[in-house]
Amino acid sequence: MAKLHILHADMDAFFSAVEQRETPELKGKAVIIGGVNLSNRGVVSTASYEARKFGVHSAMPIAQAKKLCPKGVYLPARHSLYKETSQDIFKILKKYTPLVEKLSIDEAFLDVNGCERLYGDAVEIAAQIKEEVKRKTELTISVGVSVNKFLAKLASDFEKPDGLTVIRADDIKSFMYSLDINKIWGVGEVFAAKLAEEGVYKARDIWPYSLEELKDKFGKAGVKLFFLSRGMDNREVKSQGEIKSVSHEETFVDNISNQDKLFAYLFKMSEKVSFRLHSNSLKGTTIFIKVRYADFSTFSRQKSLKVAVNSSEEIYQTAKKLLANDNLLKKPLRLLGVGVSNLCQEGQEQLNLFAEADDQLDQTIDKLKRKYGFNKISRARKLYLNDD
Ligand code: TTP
Ligand code: MG
Repeated sequence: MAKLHILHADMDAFFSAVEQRETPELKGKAVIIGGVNLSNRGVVSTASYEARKFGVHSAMPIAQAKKLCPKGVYLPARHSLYKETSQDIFKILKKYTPLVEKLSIDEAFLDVNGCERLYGDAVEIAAQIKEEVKRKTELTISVGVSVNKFLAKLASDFEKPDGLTVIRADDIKSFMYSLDINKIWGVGEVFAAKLAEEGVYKARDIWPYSLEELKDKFGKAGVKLFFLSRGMDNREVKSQGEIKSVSHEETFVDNISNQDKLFAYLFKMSEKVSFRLHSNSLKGTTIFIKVRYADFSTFSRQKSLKVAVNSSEEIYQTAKKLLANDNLLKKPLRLLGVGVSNLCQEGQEQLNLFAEADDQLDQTIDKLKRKYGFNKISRARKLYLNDD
């Protein structure tokens, strides 16, 4: 649909902005939020735009930030405060359309198709959201408006902070023309380096390649690149209510019997499932696995836990037990899958005090993945797989 109907909304320097609101003397200052304990060995969660001028950014070691910005105000993260504020923001977003897809604590896609009669067109809705967020939370939000998710997300980033950027159907070609290739989803450092070898640095450098050429060269990633480099993206906005389960499965080129290799795959898939659950602030109580043998016979098993989980470690360990229980790895596998169902919103589940450490590790890994691409960051267990 070439109509402007997708919004991407993302709070500006979220954690620091909340702290500046709580302590007005901090307004206009370089404010850097670290982990809960703010030790020199920790990393920066986020930095106010004043601090970014010194080169400080998310995921940078605190010690390095202190060298770049010694006069900055360094504060420990207060997650419950940010969560509360996030709920206030999502309440506002959901007023404009029921189709709100939460991506993280401060970021969401909205599909406003059909909401025009109540609130005006997509651009007017974006302006109203910005005004209402500011009035009710004293914080600024950047909003991008476009014809699909990919372009709306690029747009929201374009004039941060406090931006409102619209990419209309007629603007797509010129916008994509000058876009750096690493701004395209899925193009991390490694992929960008591979593309640089081909002389590809900008989205427009992809245009001369045919879909088949890109598919041959880069597989699925090449197909994605073909469409995204032209600003084409047909993914729909999915509100939380529609997500019933999150799973991932892989069909192997050659059947696999080596258990260590299968466990490495299982871990990689558990990480992907965990990433998607975290992205949507979801947890689930049922873990399921699926196996398919060479003769196409297919089996699944599931286990329900007392508390909802979303960490890759818990998903992996439970799935591993399910595979071991009935000796499901006795024959070579053609397909392996893992998933989580019986989902609930994070924060509404029964508390599991022991899950905390795992959750934090996962969340840090997730953030890095979102920032730098999925395959760049991973835990050592996955290194057994050398295909990505
Ligand atoms: P972002 O939206 O990525 O960053 P931001 O809101 O601070 O800044 P902006 O959007 O204006 O560029 O992340 C939202 C919050 O998530 C951020 O305020 C702190 C937290 N976060 C981390 O804790 N670690 C990270 O590595 C990142 C990227 C974010
Ligand atoms: Mg943000």
